[in-house]
Amino acid sequence: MSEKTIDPAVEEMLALAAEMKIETFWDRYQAQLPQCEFGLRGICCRNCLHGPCRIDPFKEGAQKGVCGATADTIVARNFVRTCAGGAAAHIDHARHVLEVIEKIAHGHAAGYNVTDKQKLENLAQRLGIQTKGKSEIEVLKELAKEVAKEFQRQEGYSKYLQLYTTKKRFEKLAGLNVLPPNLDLTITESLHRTTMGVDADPVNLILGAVKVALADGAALHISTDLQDILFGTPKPLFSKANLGVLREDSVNIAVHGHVPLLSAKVAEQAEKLEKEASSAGARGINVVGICCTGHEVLERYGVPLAQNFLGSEMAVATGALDAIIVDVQCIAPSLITVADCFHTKLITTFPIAKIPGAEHIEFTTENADEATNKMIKIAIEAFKKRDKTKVHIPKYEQKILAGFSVEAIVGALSKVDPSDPLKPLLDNIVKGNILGAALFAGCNNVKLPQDKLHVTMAKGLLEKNVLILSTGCAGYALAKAGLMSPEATFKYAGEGLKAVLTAVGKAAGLNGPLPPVLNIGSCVDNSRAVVIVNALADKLGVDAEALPVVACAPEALTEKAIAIGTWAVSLGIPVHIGIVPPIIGSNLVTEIATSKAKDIFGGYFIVEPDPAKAVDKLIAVIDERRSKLGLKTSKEI
Ligand code: SF4
Ligand code: MSK
Repeated sequence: MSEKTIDPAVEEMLALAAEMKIETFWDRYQAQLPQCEFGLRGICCRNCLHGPCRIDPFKEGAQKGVCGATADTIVARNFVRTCAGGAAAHIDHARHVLEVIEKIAHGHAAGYNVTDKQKLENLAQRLGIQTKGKSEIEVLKELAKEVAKEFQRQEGYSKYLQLYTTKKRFEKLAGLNVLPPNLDLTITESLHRTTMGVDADPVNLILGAVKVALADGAALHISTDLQDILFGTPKPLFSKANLGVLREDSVNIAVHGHVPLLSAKVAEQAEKLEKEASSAGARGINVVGICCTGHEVLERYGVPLAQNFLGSEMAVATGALDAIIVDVQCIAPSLITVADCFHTKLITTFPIAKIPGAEHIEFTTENADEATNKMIKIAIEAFKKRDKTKVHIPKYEQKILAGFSVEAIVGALSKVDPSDPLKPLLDNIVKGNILGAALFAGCNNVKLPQDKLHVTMAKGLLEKNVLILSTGCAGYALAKAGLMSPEATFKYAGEGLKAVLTAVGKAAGLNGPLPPVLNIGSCVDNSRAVVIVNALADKLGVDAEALPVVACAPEALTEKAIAIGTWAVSLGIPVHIGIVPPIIGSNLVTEIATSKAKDIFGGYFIVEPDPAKAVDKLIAVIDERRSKLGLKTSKEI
């Protein structure tokens, strides 16, 4: 394998791309080297026109910006802005989904419906809405009103955060004054406090980063809940992953981005236009996923996963994609350059996310059916122009069993103990059959071989009986590596974990074990992991910071990944990242993130680019927590 990827399909495509002189992420990264040392350390500031100001890390030159800001202030301010960038993306996503709920409630979103009525009722009741004797529309209206307050409240605390945080943790966060009243307001406040001449105290700034990261967390919960209500709560289903899911004889359409309002409609309309595809000489329409929106339609409809972020260009380079329909976030502008080498149509859909050269078809909740119908017809037309001599589909695909929402996991466990579903899980953690749990989340980063850290670390942890949950591009990496099939349990799980997964899988009627990696969805579905962690903590009467759980974003890339990581830390969960973040220009901020945070929140960042060392560090964290709970450590079991 090359230094670029461990995915054999991407490896094969990269060789072909080089022959065809198609420029890739890796080529452009090389052209960027050496990268700016100030940027890598986080010690440059452009927050006013005096700048850019840079702090000399070797202490020979300037130690302050023109305004007097020190390295500590500049690094902390940049960190707040990074978290705010990530949170803004998730908050906008949540608002978008809420708008659809509001429109359905008022009869203005004909194309959308409530799919999971039970979830609607449960959520409404948890938000304090009386549901008895009310119609679905009445409940929906009240729910929309209540959730909208998350974007309007001027004082107090986010009710949504309160709903999804243990009591003890909520009080701790309230004591630190980091609970956001309203999500949008937190973004405004973050940008305000970091503009020239406002907050210069690095500790206060880091608390500001925590506040906006908590707003990010609330947005993730809102998105997951409302999307489940709209499109259904995922249940286990089989599908496939990697570029082999593309079909030579079909109209291939990739959905790419994050918001299922679009991808679910594409999947739905594709079924309706099968006949037109046949008339164009195709066997059918094959919708595949790239990045998080792929998870949204995988988890609910079984749509196969094609590629994660770093493989997105290579999916287009197969020459087999007739259209790539995108919404927002993680869509590389370079895709148009690759698409232009083929017949592939790149279709943008959101007014805030256009790419020069792409065809823009505005997608709104009101025109959802009509717009997606038009997009698919464009793909069918493109199929007719596909140059078969340019098509190359690498023959790699893996079977996966996905769809593990909290409800699905609890459902499977309830087959073992109907009266107390979480008991078998806790009993096995206590016995040591399950040493702990790790959430694999986050992206690919061109600085590391694609998927390598995700896959190597997951294998290392599974061997030591650590149960793995996955989301986002991490989920793609583990799916493509064959870690999401029931058979993978026999191959990769340690003896204790294997026994538990086999027993639960059989009890749940799956005809085999649960897979060792339980895929819980897209990046916003990291919220599902927090629900499970809090449920376990509540049952044990402790806080999340006491549990043997960790999170890993080994190949972190986006601002969103940093915001999610900071949210997890603030909830008491240690977070591993394999990329050195741009905070090392300040000893103080580095120390807060990697050590002091542990005293305050229980969670903290662990930075380790070496996968074997990272596994050892995470096992040490899990052991430390087990030991504090009076449980045997990995060495004693
Ligand atoms: Fe320089 Fe201060 Fe302006 Fe930043 S805010 S660019 S450090 S003068
Ligand atoms: S898509 S946020 S590159 S995980 Fe959510 Fe992947 Fe990271 Fe985007």
